[in-house]
Amino acid sequence: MNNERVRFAVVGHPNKGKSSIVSTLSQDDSIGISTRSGTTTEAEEYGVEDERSGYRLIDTPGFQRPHKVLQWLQSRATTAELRSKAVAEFVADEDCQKRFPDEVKLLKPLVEGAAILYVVDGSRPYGSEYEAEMEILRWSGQPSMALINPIESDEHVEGWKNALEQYFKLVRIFNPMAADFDKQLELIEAFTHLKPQWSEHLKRVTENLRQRRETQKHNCSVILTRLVDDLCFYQQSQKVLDETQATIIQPVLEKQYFSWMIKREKEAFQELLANYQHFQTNLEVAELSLPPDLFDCEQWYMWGLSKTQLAVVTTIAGAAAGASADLLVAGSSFMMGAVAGSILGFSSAWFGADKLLTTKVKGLPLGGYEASYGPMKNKNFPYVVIGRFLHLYQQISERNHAVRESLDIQNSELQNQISSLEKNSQKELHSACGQLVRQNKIDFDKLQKTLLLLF
Ligand SMILES: Nc1nc2c(ncn2[C@@H]2O[C@H](COP(=O)(O)OP(=O)(O)OP(=O)(O)O)[C@@H](O)[C@H]2O)c(=O)[nH]1
Ligand SMILES: [Mg+2]
Repeated sequence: MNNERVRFAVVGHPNKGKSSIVSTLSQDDSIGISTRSGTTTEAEEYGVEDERSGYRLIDTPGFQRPHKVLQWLQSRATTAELRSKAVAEFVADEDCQKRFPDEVKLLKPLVEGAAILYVVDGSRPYGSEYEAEMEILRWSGQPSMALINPIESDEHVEGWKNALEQYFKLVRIFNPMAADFDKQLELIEAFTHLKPQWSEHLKRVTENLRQRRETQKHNCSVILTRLVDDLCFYQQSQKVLDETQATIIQPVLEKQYFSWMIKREKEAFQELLANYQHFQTNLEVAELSLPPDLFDCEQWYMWGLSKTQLAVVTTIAGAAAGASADLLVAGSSFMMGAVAGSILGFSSAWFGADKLLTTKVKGLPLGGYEASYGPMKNKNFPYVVIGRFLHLYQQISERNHAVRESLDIQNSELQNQISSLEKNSQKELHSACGQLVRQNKIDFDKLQKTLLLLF
């Protein structure tokens, strides 16, 4: 490609989702979006991927007085060959800059060679009032694509298509709130048809985006492995002079222990958000309905494994590898049905106890004592940590950057996700979780690779 930069100006009526489209495609949640018409007042450029290998999107203010602007242009260009020159004159004209600031700002990138992405709302009917702005865009002479954003419904999409196809080379439907990653890539692939000299470059962009997504997934598995390892091994301890002091300090240790654990989990959530460039969400983390408190044990069966499943896992961990373990982890009926049911009794016997942690006071060789709180011994705990993280991962990795509402938390799917793993991976996961609660060192890389299968 020559040195020409690959740039697209996102233009249209006010309040039709221009900034939302820029936000989602550039994965930038700092871009101002609101129900108020006229939110964007300046043309701002955002990069998708880096400067050299990516492309640029320019968010612009909406058309305010397209009829007047068209009249001005028509007074300058009486024949077609003069039209793009008239648009350039309009942008450069000081009087126009004062009278039509929004149109000047939105047309300037086109004069500078940006391709056009014209955004309309497919839930509102088409009307001739849009024709002046489409005509102006056509006069710029730049390659153009129309994007129908079905803001509230797709009721008027067909009508829009009929009208837009007369003005634009390409017409696509694109919903910046709902378009998943593949839809976003499809759109960039459609951009390749706009300007032949950009097409190779844009193909590389989609390849890079795909690769980045894989890297992000891998990062998540590392963040989670570190988290589950840290939380399962953590212990709060302090030297004390005698057993009385140890008893007094116990509640303090307990409090410190819980607050460290909760802070550590939150840290991992923040890493997850940053990994997907959700920085605004990150800042407002306290206001989001994140998964309920890590130590809300009532929720544990929801986040981790159910009682029945735990019983089966314990049996698997205890059993020598063989037919009975294979039977228990087999297929989608994983941990369900008669086999699991029959051993439920013994499961509640060991799990029923409310005691989650070990509290110890031990004598030290050089005199004095050490009081400690933790580590967590509960067999469900590693699964709870994994379940909560995976749940948030699903929400965040699918969250478009134009979406600004709180996260919607549903039930964890951990149990089904685990059952969809291959038998051996299931076993590896259960064995690693067993090691963690027994405070045995785990093979970090092996667990990370197994966890990656759950993302
Ligand atoms: N439900 C839904 N709402 C959308 C969609 N696209 C945009 N919106 C909402 O429509 C409103 C306007 O979106 P913006 O992206 O700010 O629109 P804009 O064209 O940049 O607006 P101006 O900057 O004012 O010209 C916001 O409240 C968005 O949340 C969509 O696909 N679905
Ligand atoms: Mg805007």
